[in-house]
Amino acid sequence: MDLNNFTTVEQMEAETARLRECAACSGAETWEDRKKAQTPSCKFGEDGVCCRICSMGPCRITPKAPRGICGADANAIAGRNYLRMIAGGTAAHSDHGREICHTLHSTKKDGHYQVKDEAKLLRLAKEWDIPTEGKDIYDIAHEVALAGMMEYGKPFGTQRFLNRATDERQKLWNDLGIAPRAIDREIATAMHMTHMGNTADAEALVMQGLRTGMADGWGGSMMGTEMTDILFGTPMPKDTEGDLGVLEKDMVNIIVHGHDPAMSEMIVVAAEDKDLLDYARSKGAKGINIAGLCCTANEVTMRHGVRMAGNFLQQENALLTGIVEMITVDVQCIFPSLGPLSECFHTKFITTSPIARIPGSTYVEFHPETAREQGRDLVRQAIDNFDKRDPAKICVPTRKQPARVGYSCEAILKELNGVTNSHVDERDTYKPLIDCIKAGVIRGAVAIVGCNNPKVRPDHSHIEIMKKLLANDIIVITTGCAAQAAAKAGLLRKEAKDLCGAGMKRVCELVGIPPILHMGSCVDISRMMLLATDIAKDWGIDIPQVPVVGCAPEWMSEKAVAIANYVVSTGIDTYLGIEPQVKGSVQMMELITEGTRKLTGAGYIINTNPDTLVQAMIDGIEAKRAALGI
Ligand code: SF4
Ligand code: MSK
Repeated sequence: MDLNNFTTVEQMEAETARLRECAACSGAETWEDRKKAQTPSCKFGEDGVCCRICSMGPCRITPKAPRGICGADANAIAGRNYLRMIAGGTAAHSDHGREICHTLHSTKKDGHYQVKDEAKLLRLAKEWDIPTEGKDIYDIAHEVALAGMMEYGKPFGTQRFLNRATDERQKLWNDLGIAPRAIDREIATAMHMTHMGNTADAEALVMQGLRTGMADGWGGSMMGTEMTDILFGTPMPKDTEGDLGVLEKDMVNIIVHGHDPAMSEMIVVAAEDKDLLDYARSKGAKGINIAGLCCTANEVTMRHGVRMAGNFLQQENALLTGIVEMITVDVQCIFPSLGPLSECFHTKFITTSPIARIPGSTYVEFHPETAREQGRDLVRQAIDNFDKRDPAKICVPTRKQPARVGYSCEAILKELNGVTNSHVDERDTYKPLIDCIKAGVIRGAVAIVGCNNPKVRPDHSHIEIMKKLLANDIIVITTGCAAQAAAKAGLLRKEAKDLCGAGMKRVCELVGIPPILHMGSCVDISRMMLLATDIAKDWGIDIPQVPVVGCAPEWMSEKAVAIANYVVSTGIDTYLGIEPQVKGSVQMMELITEGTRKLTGAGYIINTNPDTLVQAMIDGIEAKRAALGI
């Protein structure tokens, strides 16, 4: 096929430059401007050796001052900062999961929120020993939601989802003492442990990091994924599009941004209401166009095929087009700059969560009881804003790519087993995939996840790494902003098989899948843990033996550090393209790369050069294959 049909990073950069040029007249400032003002960044912060945990400090470690006032050394300070990042990330994912439990708890037969995947609800009830016979489905939903909420604060025991892991992993986690207890408890323990005057031992901090990360991946994030599937449906493959060209000049454009889909679902539904569509037409618009950013985009694209406007570092670009009537946000990864930026245009900036209040926005607190009407009201306000566009500030983007999304574990099983309905069958297995890996037709799999980070060219590492893996017959699964990078480049199309080696290409043709499978949002990395686990079970080996690795080439958030910790605890090597902020401690660097490997069978491999990083992944996969004798 014509490789010109793929979008290159250079083309993406040219589009950004064009938008910035158009926006200059309105005095709009973006992250590129602020990055310059923040350069060079603070070396102490970069290396993780600035401590401001107590007010005797801040203390900074240098060769001349190797200890803070209390006597904490670089290992203690970097270790404590690192653990606090994990606690922050776990709190964010897990609180999102808890909110979704509350939304499930609010469901009613004729309510605004209803149960969409009854089969999944019943499977989870069975897994959790919740009786279902003769009960109303909504009573079951409320009991399951409550049981989920109890995972956050239960006084005894470990996370329920751990039972899903292989026996070897469960034993290892118990033996190492990293099986997470109540989710909130692990976060509180991490914060308590790092309080002034507590743990100064880097090894103990890293161990609690693993346990806190586990409370995320095998606790709060998995909760988010499961409950969201029950509420809004388990994703199945569908076609959509990605990149800023999904914004329509002649339509009312509403962007949904953040992570928790409860609010955006209501906006998506409202945008299909006939009276609102008629109202939009009466205002001169051809229709109502919903587009997503970041993980809210992933949630609504996976279930409704809503088109993706872009990823993390594209959020400001979306506003620079001058054709966005409204941007509504829920939680996480929202730039505070959207406040002043929206004021440069006609765009209404709506915040909806009490934990994400941002100056320059209009705050509309969302409640399950009134969500449907609130969704309609926001859509109506966006329509009313359509004729307020300033023609002088319009810069219409045209670039977009088709994409196929919706690869939940259930969907992958269906594709592999050639079944077309959406119900999981006990007999469905990953055996066809395992056979391909054993035969060497597919060499292995890489999970590419995570954000953009101005420390590297946006999307460049994601895209270059993905292409090289495909060429080497390695299948890619992806979530978060990495998935949107792939969408923008055109790599989520089935035609991307033409970038693959002969083996992968043949598999894509036979199964009818793109070579990169979009598995959802950041919390859906829990799907990837279950995928790796079930492949290991169906294969009869332990997870670290499976030729699968994880990679976050452009990560930036605390959530990414939490994720990296549960991925490593699960026994999956994690390749990072951005250095964790612990470089100022030799001991911490050793612990996160080699130290954990001795315990869990996996660790970090860190390299800021994407070419070197991807080669290390290929070598890592080949080494796992050699160890298996395949
Ligand atoms: Fe300084 Fe110790 Fe206080 Fe940190 S905890 S700011 S190293 S005195
Ligand atoms: S949205 S956490 S920038 S992937 Fe999940 Fe993207 Fe990273 Fe946020």
